[in-house]
Amino acid sequence: MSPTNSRTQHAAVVTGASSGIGQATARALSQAGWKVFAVARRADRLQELADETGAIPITADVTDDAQVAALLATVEAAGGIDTLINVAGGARGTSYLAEAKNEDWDFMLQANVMGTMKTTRAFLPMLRAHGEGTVLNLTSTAGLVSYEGGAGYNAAKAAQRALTQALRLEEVTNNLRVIEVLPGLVHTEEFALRRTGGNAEAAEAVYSGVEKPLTASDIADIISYAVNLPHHINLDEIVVRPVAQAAAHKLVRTQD
Ligand code: 8X3
Repeated sequence: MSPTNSRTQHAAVVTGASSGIGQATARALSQAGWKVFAVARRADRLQELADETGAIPITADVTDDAQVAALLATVEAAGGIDTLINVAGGARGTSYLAEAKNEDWDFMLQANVMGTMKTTRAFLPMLRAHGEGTVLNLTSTAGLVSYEGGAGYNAAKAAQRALTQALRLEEVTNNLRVIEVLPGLVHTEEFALRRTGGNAEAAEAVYSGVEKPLTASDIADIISYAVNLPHHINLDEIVVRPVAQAAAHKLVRTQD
């Protein structure tokens, strides 16, 4: 296996690259001169991103072992990476636990937890061999503090956060840098829409009256900053919220 031969051009796999923070991250890193492998399930959206940015599109479901193995093989054949950015994930449903839907919980635990584990497990040998590898996991402030209607997402993000912390301890002797980015309210085209089962009105209500929620590109800039720092500097936990969100339970809305 030959990881990136040159230390001058970084190379990253970015999962969840078909929309939102993943897409914005692929864009930001491409603009910063990185070689980017943009990974998602939706080929058409990846192709648009590739046409725009020059990122290399790879269609894969990160929860599927065979597809993760194929992803690894493709990336390996194309020169490898030094940085893995796990953004694939998301929320489904706002039910209280009393009405929890198995399919929502299955999706959230698979996408956020198992997907991060499977992708990271697959790429660890390559990242170790590089000598200055980085894994960045996009978790959420939802993993820090739970809220009503969040149980499944809270559980998934807390679990993803826990595995991130264990990974940092386990891989430090392999010089692996492990960064966790924990955003609060970020207004993206799909996050709330998917969470509300496609209910556009309910999705928009999430951001209603919030003057300046964070955007996907705000988070992508932060991710880009963190992974572009010299490798010995680890911003190991980055909690980022809009100013209007002083805490998970205190979000200032100017209307209503
Ligand atoms: C998204 C943040 O506030 O919806 O990860 O839990 S929140």
